[in-house]
Amino acid sequence: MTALTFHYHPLASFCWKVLIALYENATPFTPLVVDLGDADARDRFKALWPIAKMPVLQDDARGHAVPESTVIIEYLDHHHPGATRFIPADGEAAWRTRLWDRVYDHYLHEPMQKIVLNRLRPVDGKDPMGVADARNQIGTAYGMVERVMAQRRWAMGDDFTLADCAAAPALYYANLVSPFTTSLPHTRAYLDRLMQRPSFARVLAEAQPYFQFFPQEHGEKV
Ligand SMILES: N[C@@H](CCC(=O)N[C@@H](CS)C(=O)NCC(=O)O)C(=O)O
Repeated sequence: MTALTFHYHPLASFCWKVLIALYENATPFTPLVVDLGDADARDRFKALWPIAKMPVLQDDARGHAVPESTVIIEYLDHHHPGATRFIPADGEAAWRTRLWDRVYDHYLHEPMQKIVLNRLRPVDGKDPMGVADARNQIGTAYGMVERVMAQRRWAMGDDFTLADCAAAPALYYANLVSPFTTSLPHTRAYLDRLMQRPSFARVLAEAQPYFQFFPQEHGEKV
């Protein structure tokens, strides 16, 4: 047993974001898969974090249950630093890194989630306008990513940071539900680099057995 317990699911995109950070620095932790469909498991998870969204990092050494992927990565960077630093020490670079983390979460990851969750809704509960807005939002975010990644290897430049942890799951799943067009070569190349990064490659390999549960449409290949 390690002091850190990671409450997560191997298919859950926001959990991927933190797994990447954990694997980057080979941080020891105990994985605990949460089945939110199981009422008892859900209640136990809600006792940790009433919002009941994964992931949560439980740190028994310090007596904290830390929710929210961005906050968990900042927590790891502070309490369990390794070779990969997720928030640059330079204040100017730090706010820009946090900004790109927000861009990936709010304007790519969440709209992607909206489209996926809409597929799970009953026929009489679909939200076509919400999905159309989400697709527009993804299109705008793709344009921003394409412009900036024409000049950069990683989201912030030469160093792999929090923003790359956020980008990887957002781009991977967004490309499934709203595939990159040929006008996004730099975005495509960036996702390829992310998928070759050992930390994210491991996350994808571990998710493989669960991909059958992703609600695919139109012959998508997860
Ligand atoms: N802002 C949160 C989002 C977390 C989130 O949306 N988690 C999803 C899985 S990827 C979840 O737990 N969904 C379950 C539910 O909403 O019932 C974060 O960054 O951690």
